[in-house]
Amino acid sequence: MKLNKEIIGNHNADLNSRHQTKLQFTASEVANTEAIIEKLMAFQIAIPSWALGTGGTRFGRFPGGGEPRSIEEKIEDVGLLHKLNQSSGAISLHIPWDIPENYQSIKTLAGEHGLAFDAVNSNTFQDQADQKHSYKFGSLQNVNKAIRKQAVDHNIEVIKHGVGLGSKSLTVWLSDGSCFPGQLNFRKAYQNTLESLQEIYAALPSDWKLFLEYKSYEPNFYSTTVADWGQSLSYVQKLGEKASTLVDLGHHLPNANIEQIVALLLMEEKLGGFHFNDSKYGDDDLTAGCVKPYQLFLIFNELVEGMDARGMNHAKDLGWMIDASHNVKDPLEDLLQSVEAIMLAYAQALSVDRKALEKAQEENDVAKAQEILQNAYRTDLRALVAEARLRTNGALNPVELFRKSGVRNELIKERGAVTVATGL
Ligand code: LRH
Ligand code: MN
Ligand code: MN
Repeated sequence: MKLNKEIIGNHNADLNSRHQTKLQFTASEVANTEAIIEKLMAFQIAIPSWALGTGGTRFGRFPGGGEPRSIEEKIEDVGLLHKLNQSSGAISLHIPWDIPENYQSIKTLAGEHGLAFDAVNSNTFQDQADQKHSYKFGSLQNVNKAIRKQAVDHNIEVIKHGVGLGSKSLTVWLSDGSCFPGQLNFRKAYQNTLESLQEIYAALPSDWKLFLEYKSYEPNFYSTTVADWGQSLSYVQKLGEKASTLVDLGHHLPNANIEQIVALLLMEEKLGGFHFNDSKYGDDDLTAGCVKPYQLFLIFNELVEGMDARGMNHAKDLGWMIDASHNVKDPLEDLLQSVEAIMLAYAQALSVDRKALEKAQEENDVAKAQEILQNAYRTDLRALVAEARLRTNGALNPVELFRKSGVRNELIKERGAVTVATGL
């Protein structure tokens, strides 16, 4: 048994008195701490199956020990995260990196760990060994109808896997685009992509959603067919109600105002969900909040404001997912840090004095508006996130307990020192 109630209980008992002191201080500083804690307790963030192993770059990969070798082991890893923080209650699969074979036994295993299946992801950005046609020149946009059909069929296959597992959404990210001027007729590429997406959309079960993720560049370096939020919005508006845009924080050109994008997509009722990560340069897939925590807070500030204005349920009405993985940290510690950063940004956004902010905005009191936001951001709310974990039987300090309890060594003993998780 790698982690159990007793281990977590002992850890919490050791840290509790310091935690209570911090919590009391926070409660004396922040008006609505109880309401914030309750919202935090309900909030769940899906873990991507492809982030459980050490991510590589095109220059190399340095696998860590004890990485999961199968869907079952990936579920076990997400189960460990969820035990520690009680906020990682879902896993997002990527097909064919994951190939679920026996739905019932996989569902049962996930259920034992308290996990649900979040969005399933299709992959038409790589060629698989058994594949008839190549995606070298694109998938849903391809000039060749047979290639488009193969890509559409793959997406429909992914939906079938999702249905088998109880997932309710499909995320489509396309690397389609071009590397050189003149390579592509943009209008035809758009029309082919739209037609292909319409075929996929037609195969969606009635209670499913389709998320169309955009990305400015990479692997194509001249044009990308779904390159930004405007392009994604243009497709999903044509597809219909079940289709919406997915925002991956790393998929924008430098200095894009992501919080404004989020506010407008919400207003248009076309914001579907998130891939959280952070970056300094491009699609770096770094730990959420590690480089630009203030930006993460500003995004949540718009989310809370916009969702409340629309009467949306914070925990359920958007797909909250992480998409981060890299070369140098233990992937499980990294994911714990990402979840923590997201919860903290959410807590900070919940603590914003909305009435005062609205008044400052109505009065064009710019300095006051900035004071309000920065006051919320600079108030230490970590004790509230920890308290939400304590009340749901998670660990007060997940990373510390993960280290102290020697989980990684046990995984290495079980799975081997050099294992390579399937994925990027
Ligand atoms: C593309 C992306 C997309 C893929 C994942 C592996 O950069 O963000 O979400 O599915 O990475
Ligand atoms: Mn992504
Ligand atoms: Mn990405």
